[in-house]
Amino acid sequence: MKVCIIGQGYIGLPTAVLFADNNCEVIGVDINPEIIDCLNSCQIHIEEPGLKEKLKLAIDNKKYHASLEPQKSDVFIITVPTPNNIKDLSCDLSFVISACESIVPYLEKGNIVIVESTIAPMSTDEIIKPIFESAGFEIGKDLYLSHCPERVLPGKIMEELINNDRIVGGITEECSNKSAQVYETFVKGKIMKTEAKTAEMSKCMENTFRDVNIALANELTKVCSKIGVNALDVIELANKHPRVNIHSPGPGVGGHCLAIDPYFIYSLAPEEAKIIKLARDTNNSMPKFVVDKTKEILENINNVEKAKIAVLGVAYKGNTGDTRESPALICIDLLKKEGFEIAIHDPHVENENYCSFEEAIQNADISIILSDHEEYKNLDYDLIKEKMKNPIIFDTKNIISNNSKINKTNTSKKDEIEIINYGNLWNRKKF
Ligand code: SAJ
Repeated sequence: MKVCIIGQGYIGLPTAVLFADNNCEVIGVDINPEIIDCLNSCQIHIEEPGLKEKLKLAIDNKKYHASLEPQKSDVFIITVPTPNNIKDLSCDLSFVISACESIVPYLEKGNIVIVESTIAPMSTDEIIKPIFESAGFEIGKDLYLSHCPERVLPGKIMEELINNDRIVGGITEECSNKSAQVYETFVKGKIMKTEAKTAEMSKCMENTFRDVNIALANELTKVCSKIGVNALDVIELANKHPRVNIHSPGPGVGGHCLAIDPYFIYSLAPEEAKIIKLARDTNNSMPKFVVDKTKEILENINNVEKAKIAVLGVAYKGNTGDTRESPALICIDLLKKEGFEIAIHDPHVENENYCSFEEAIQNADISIILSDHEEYKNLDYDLIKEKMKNPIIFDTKNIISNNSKINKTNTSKKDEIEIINYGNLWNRKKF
């Protein structure tokens, strides 16, 4: 089977190398010439465990080639981004539309076309199908079109692409059957067949479910910090109930999925999708909450307006270099607008303006943890006490656990470090 995958990003590239690993001939297409050069020389432009090794294998075995142009193939898979339209936050299909148009000259009767990009419900029926129909193809008879959303978690993509259950939503039953056969090449999870619009809505709702639940946890944090209750203890205790799963509060919700997809539903039915919109607003309000609380914490220090703040972590997800829609970026902007001096550290993100951990905390009045990177779980507390002007850590991700709060062997200096999280914002105490 020859597979042409349009878009060599977080989903397209791992999917391409997995097809190649399972004996398919794969063409990885991207509009960015730098990405094409990078991939053909066995380098990867995204951080994902296990990906580079598989790419090298695919290239060595002559099963993978990256190209600016599509080629005639049996299967075409579209994995390009779908951002929000600026005006109404609906689903911007422009990349998907141009990707579909780009494959039309290469299509032949009997080909299978699969759109994996997350798209608003009804997009396949109302917008994508007509592109191929107007090129003369009858869908379900001489071209098989489906929407098959991916559902993998960055950092675990290689493993989850294989093992997760997969939704396959065809325009016709035959379209679903054909697409299911394609994924059977490497998917070990269940392949569930349905209609395209049901697949589209399921994918959007999966991320909306998570966004709404995180908003509830964030709202709980705000309520608790106002009335004086430990939100983190509440979550731990409530979650002992067999049917309760309160999510984790944080500095907001980032990534290319949870912060984007709920608007695809909302913009289709704003009058009805009230909870979905409120959840988005609540999660979007968290960077300001973090900044407001930081200002309160700093209230007692001298020269507060000249305070130096060390920002620890910019990535939206721990242990990755992915900063898409990261709430940390908004926190940084808001802190800068307040006039604070900001020093930023993120061991996973390359940016010439970021500094080393030691430089970031040097003379800082507070360090704010905004990403749950492994590096921040057990910090060098001696160094913190030596370098920071005020050894205060505001842990918005609650990753410094109670037990590791102060690792005794690491605390020879007598000054104390104050650790503030969403459990003690209202009642700060020294540890
Ligand atoms: N977050 C919280 N509290 C939580 C969980 C997450 O504040 O309890 C925040 C994270 O810090 C992050 C954001 O939410 O900023 C999103 O992170 P995530 O790890 O939950 O999800 P994504 O965006 O990396 O991946 C999601 C996943 N969807 C679901 O879990 C329903 C993934 O399976 C999807 O494939 C992906 O979206 C996608 O591509 O749609």
